[in-house]
Amino acid sequence: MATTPGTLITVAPTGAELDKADFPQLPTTLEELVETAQRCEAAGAAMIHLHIRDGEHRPTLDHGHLKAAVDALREQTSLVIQLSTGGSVHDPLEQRLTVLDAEPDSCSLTCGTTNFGDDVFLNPSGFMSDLYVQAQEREVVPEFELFDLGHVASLARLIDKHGLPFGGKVHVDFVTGVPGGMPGTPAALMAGVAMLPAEVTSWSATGIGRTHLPIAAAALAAGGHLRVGMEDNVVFARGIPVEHNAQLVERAAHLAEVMQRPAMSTDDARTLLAIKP
Ligand code: KMH
Ligand code: ZN
Repeated sequence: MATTPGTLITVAPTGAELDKADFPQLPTTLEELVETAQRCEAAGAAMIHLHIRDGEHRPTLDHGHLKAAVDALREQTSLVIQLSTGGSVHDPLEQRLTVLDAEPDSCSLTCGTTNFGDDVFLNPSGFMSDLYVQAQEREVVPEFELFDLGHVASLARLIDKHGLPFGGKVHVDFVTGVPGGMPGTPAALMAGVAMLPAEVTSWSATGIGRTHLPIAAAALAAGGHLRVGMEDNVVFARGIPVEHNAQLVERAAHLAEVMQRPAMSTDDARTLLAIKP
């Protein structure tokens, strides 16, 4: 895997799990998303991982909502726009495939089914293959989400079966610390990194909840990139809630700077990921 001096910081500002009533600071409206994206870009983020909410702040995969968000962010930021195809655990598989109709730069592609707290996050092989091939055809760059070590092996099978993704780069993100997936420990992360297939060109990591900081530090130390945001963590420090996603991006950018791998620009991120111009 080629080494890269800079750090790709992805912000995942909203997710599908948190309730706006419990977290009024969660960006759920289009206006809030644009403001969040702009502040996070200024703080050092180069990519945004997006889940969209409807008028009642509930997760939605409605095409109109998704397209409006992609268009607004494309117009008002230069962030790489990644739409979640994971949606919420309640979204049907067929509808999750339609996310690509909104023409994002990138899409998430989770490499296997996983327990997700008390729920099950379904990603059967046929769904993964359909999404992989449709992303290739539509020239959308997937980010492979790895919640468990078995997902690393599934990624290798997908590449063997379908060839390289659009653009020829393979970027993965370890999502650690989900109850039901791999733990958010440096040891588990390093085990995953050691298993990565040779085709992988870059990797990032995130830790859910209190695993956020140790995973960020371990990823930076091992040459990985970072994902931060309220989708993954709403506690900035003991007893201090996250008030804005930009706080998490600022801290990630500071850590990256200290590690001599400063936050990369959106242009460099596009090159790293081979996003369609
Ligand atoms: N909301 C989770 C069930 C993704 O965005 O692709 C799935 C998730 C992964 O967040
Ligand atoms: Zn997500």
